[in-house]
Amino acid sequence: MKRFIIAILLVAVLLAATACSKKARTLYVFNWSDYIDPELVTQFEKEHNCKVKIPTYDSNENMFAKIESTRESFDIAVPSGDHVTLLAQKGYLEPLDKTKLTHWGNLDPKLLEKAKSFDPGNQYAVPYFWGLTGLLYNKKNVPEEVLKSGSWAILGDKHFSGKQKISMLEDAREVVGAALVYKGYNINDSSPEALKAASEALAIWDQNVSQYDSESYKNEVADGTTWLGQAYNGDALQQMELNKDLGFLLPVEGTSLWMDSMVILKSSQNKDLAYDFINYMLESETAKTNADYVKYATPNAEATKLLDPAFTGNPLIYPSAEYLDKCYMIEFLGDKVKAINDLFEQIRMN
Ligand code: N2P
Repeated sequence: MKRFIIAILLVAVLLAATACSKKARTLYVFNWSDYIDPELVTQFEKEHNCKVKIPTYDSNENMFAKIESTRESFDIAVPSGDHVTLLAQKGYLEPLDKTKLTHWGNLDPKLLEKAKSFDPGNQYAVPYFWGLTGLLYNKKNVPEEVLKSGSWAILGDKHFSGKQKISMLEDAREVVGAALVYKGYNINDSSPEALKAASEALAIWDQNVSQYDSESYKNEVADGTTWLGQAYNGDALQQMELNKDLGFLLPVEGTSLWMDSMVILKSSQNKDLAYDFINYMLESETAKTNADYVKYATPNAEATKLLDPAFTGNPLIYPSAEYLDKCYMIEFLGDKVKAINDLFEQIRMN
């Protein structure tokens, strides 16, 4: 009898130990806000008997600062191209073992080629979504007449004078970039001449801007607190689905183009689970469901085949080749980025 009780106790201890070790498996995916379908995350948790936590950020700069200060807190991050380069140069990224990424082949080879511009050899980055930045507006507050030019100049329109009803992103590359493109410069031009031209446009726009913020505009354009906001296309489309008064335009002069990628941090304590997660996100069905939810263009060729033609034919998500020709990928500028950051600070602190 005694032996029997000891055996039972042993089994109980073993079971508890297994449960604990499983409980310990928590994956931290540091992601942009509103950038993943939560049901997919729940599904992954069930399939892999783990927890996935998704702390969020609203700019590459904030993501980078957080990773610098608390690297070991995250397994995966989702930086834009220029910040993939920065994180890799700092030595914070784990080179990808492609043999563990069985769905890598689902990615569009043309986009992988493009990704080499910020990640030579596709060493670290698994393309997640790509998109463009434009203007989200509320038709109740912004008449057709004001919008018809389709230009970045709308930000300086007299309709907004003295009203402070515009918001721009809290992102130096996007804000200064919009002014650079509007003035006919490359978004990556940090020369004094280009920045002088950009600063002239920004000084005018800034008079109408109430805030440089990448989050609040989403609800505020909908509720009318803000009339028009610089916005990422997918975020804008998510809001438009909820509110028929909202519209979005891609400025005629062109705009920024970015590709965000999943990367594994070298300091990750859960690399196998991180590979499982990335592989899961690369499955064609998962990537299709995720794109449907977040409303960004997927670099996953197999998922693209599954998407509704109304989605892939939407020019606000997949603009024409002619329009894309006018857009600029935000590139890594090294130390030259300081002049752009300084201009942004100067404008927003004014
Ligand atoms: C998601 C915003 C991601 C786009 N909310 C910025 N690269």
